[in-house]
Amino acid sequence: MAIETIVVPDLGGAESVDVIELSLAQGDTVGVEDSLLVLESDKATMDVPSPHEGQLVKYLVAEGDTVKVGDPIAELEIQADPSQEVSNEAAESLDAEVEDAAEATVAPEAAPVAKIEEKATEFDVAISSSAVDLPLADSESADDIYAGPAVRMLARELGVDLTSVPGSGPRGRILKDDVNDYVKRALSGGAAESGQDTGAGIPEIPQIDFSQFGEIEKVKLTKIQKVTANNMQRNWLNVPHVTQFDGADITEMDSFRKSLKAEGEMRGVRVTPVAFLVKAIATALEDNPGFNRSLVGDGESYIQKQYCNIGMAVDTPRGLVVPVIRNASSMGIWEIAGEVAQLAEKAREGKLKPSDMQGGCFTLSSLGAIGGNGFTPIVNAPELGILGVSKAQMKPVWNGHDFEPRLMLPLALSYDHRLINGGDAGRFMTQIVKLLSDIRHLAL
Ligand code: CAO
Repeated sequence: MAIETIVVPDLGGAESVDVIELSLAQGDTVGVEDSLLVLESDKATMDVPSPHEGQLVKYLVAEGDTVKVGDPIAELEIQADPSQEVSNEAAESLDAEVEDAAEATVAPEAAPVAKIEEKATEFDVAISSSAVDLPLADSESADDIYAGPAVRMLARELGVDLTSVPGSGPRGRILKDDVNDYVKRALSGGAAESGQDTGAGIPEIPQIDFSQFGEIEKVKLTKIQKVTANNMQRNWLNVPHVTQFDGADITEMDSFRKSLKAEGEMRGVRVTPVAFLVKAIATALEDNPGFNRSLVGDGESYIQKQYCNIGMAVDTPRGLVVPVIRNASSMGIWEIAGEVAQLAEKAREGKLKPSDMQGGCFTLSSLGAIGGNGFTPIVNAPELGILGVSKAQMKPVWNGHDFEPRLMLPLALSYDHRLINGGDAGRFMTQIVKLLSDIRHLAL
């Protein structure tokens, strides 16, 4: 074994950049191309991928440090003969994909940086667990788009479907200016054409000097917070939301769940209502495939998904992340409960990989452990629906003769009204309620 010091690669012209995220913990195993840390210039964020397989001995920088090309950033313990090194050929093939020098945030001639730009795009996408699922990316036309990673990232950030953007670069290549012009046209065109109170002529929120009112502190958003802010705004503005409310009587489900406690301790698995919710959503999604679709950006078609992966919002100190439970419909409650706990722990420790957050079909946002009677979740587009769950509470429920104390679980289903109608949502929600109120149906 040998100790290798990793340095900041060529930044393609940027003089210095900030370290905004250390991706690993000391002692972690790292694979070739796994992200070591995330750097941020005033134009872009970029992952620094590991050139070797090995183990992280220590970081030589901290979050918030400013670094420049050649600065040592980490020490890796690697095989003395690192046969896993990133090959020049691989780097060159990436290089070919990178934008023109004038357009790229970092210089294309620097192979490692080309890789960086590509990884940054992947990472940004993954946190939201959404853009990778854009119909565009799933569709055949995604490969036909002639645009570099920097332009694709800008398009994702702005929620622009690149199939609709005419390219003005050589051989029709889409440039950043093309994306910006497209957005400007869309904004001014929408308002001008209608002459009404429509379009996206949204007035800006005033910037206020709060220090005039008292002591303040300006704190930088984490990368996850920035991506979340961007995605929430994109989804809120693009998706016509409707939220439907209901309540499931989970009295029986909860006593069954509690009866599993001793067995759970033996298995090392804690079963919370979330496991039943994931199973119920997966079952309802299979029975209502209309919810397992994504609208294609041109508005002409949709993608019907044949797989059933459920995203689960997890509240972490660094922000909101949505890991995905794969093939949830084919899993039992024990297995789902184990997966929920494992993904939540990985999320809180900041150890989720981009792939852990990709490929979701529908999202569960459970605030049940925290409290509240209800809330209106924002659809995690391009998914069509999200189920918001609040805290179960004992309520008096009329049984035809008397009021009975029943444990009622508040549910809120937000959906994209472009593809889902009230009737579809009503059927979906009614089935969720039925499955939770009588969990024997989950076994059918
Ligand atoms: N009603 C009442 N109690 C509930 C409940 C509900 N709906 N859901 C969970 N609980 C209970 C659990 O049973 C557990 O109690 P016991 O150990 O006594 O059984 C307790 O709350 C703690 O649950 P937990 O949070 O540790 O685990 P979980 O499986 O319920 O949830 C997770 C996992 C990851 C969904 C959750 O921890 C989380 O992060 N939720 C936040 C999601 C979020 O931020 N959504 C908003 C997104 S938009 O801003």
